[in-house]
Amino acid sequence: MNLEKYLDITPEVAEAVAAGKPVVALESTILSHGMPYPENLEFGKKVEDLIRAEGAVPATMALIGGKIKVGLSEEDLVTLCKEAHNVGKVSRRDFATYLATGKMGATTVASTMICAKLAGIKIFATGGIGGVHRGGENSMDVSADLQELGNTDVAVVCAGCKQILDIARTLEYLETMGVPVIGNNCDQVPAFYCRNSGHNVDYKASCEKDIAAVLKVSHDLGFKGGQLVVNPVPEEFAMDYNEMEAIINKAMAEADEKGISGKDITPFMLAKVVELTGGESLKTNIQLALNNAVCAAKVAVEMSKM
Ligand code: PSU
Ligand code: MN
Repeated sequence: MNLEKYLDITPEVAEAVAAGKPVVALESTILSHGMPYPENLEFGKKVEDLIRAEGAVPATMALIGGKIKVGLSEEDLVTLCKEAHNVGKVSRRDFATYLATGKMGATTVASTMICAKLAGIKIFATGGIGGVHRGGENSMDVSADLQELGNTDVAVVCAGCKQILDIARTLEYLETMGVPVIGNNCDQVPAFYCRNSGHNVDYKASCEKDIAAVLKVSHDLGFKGGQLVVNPVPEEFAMDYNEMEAIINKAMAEADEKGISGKDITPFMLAKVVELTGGESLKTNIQLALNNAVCAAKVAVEMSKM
């Protein structure tokens, strides 16, 4: 591998990784394609502050100028958030193209896992993962996030996935790929805006230390794939499942009508749901993602003690 040519790790992150200190990776598609400006920038800064407050080092990822940026400067963060229309959404498929052309790309769950793996980071926090889309049994629209979880040994802390996806099939896919779904003190896999989905987690961990213990065994055994840690949105910010269902059905009908498909479907649905909830869902989105970052930092701290 000719990695040095591409990897651009900030000194803070490089030192922390080398010393075995806790580091938490963060994605950038959640900023460029998941939230509007200026909320995305406020979130991007706050999430890093919260990770630091737990004693861990944040590493937000992006592809900029032909480099894999592990840890962003303030300037990079502002550009990603403010000029999101010039930023591409980069999954594994697009990774080499963006590095070769030097285009600015924001990383999804799949590509953030790739960056984390290359940089030696074991855990990553986000809002929600991609999954099997509703109707995926016909369209074959299955997010590359799921394959990556099956193949790359990075733990992803999330609030499950949105009801815009087929949650049951997403969980089946993860099982097939050998990815454990670990609940952070919850019985059910959350459905992003809502604390419950009707599907049980594979293992209910009672605290972050118990989660770290599972990750440690996985690392010791050299398992190839990752783990999914699910963390429900705090009660006070949770939304009603049935109300969300109605909104999502409306947004999906509009996506259908407009012929939106492929990598554009997720960003379209995210923006539409914010619009249809009058901004309410954005608050929930921000809170759950911050909550996940704190959980990931706590797990990273526990792992660093093992
Ligand atoms: N779901 C969200 N917010 C997001 C995404 C998904 O609630 O920002 C982003 C993540 O970056 C995720 C990607 O990895 O969308 C999945 O896109 P696709 O379904 O096209 O693989
Ligand atoms: Mn897709």
